[in-house]
Amino acid sequence: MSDYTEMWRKLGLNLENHAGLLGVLTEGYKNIYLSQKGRPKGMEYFDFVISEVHGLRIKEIYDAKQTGRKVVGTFCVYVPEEIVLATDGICIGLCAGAEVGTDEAEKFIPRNTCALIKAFMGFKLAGLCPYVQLTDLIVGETTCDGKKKAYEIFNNITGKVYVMELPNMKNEESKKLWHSEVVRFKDATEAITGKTITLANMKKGATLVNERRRALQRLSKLRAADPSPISGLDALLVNQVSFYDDPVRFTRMTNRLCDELEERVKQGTGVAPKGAPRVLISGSPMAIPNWKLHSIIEGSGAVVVGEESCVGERNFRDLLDENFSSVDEALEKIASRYLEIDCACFTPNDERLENIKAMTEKLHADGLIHYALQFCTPYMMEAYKVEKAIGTIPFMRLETDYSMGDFGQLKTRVEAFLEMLQ
Ligand code: BJ8
Repeated sequence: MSDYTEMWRKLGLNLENHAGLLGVLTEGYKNIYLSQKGRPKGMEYFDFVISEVHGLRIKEIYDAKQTGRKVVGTFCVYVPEEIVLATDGICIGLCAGAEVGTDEAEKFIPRNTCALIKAFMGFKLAGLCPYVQLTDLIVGETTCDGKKKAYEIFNNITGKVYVMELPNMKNEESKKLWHSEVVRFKDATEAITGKTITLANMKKGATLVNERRRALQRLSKLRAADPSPISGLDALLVNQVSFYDDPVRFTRMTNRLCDELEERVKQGTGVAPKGAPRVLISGSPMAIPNWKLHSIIEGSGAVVVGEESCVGERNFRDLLDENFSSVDEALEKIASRYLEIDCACFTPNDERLENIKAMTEKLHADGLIHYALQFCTPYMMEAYKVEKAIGTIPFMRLETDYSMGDFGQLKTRVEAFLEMLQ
């Protein structure tokens, strides 16, 4: 592996803390990922990506910035990436999946804040996230209250937060508001990149993102096989990597992985024996490197067959209608595509219930684990309706954070749940 110390120094990282973080990540990855048996060969690419998570990809983006390209960081799947790509910008999901910089974060935000928000504050404050250092613009959104208020503080710290106003309902007035926000975002992106969005580059951006969604949809469908040709841990990783890898390369490598998985399905090759309990996870997003619940479930003999989550199905379920003949028309289609997303921040949010039911059927799930980060009120609240909606399918709700303190307790609960599925 190359030495990136000089680049990290130039980016203003805290080199000592950062070395500690990479050490923990490497060790955790070895224990959780590389110890899995019967992995597809196509996962080698993703292993490589993780080994270079703050190395090669950062160098690529760093070099791209020297040529004038701009970098937009995001924390939510409502931010329309097509618009960023249409200006030849680079769009990346920012670090938010590990318990780091908590003490620093708690100087700004309450202790009783969800782990994801604490993590994005903590990564920045502890000097651990090279991605955030590379951004020219950080896009927030008015989703949950925690994020909304944290972005105000995050802007005081970074000076580059732009917030999109996302409505809480999906009526005609809300649709108009959201459309105007998409137009405003297009203007902001053009201003920051100095590029004007044309029909041709809008088409290019739309195709890039849709192709990536298609590859992820393909992966999702392959997990319906019994035995599943890929572990939930590996599929989760692919989804996590989709937020910051180069979209063209990512799509190619994911499709290559899917070619291999198709062969495995034909041959009946799986990661767990045929008939192993199949679990669908639903709820708050699992940002990289949050692998806790998957490792508990799969370490207990079951297989995770899907994630009804933003790091999962909610990110790629809907394609953008590419049949537009002007930039204005593209923006209308973008606005409606993104408002289809069924985040628990919306009320009512019955589409989510329908989508979960459909996923349990398509993926032949034996049970559903509803996962909410502690203090994530929208998802914690919606768990009740999810349980009612899925009828007789065994259901369990879990609330946790990024710490390993409750690992044993969660494992005991998961094992008891899996016994019901046998
Ligand atoms: S579209 S789920 S990515 S808002 S976990 S910060 S909701 S308290 S991340 Fe999300 Fe967009 Fe919705 Fe998806 Fe708040 Fe909950 Fe924390 Fe969350």
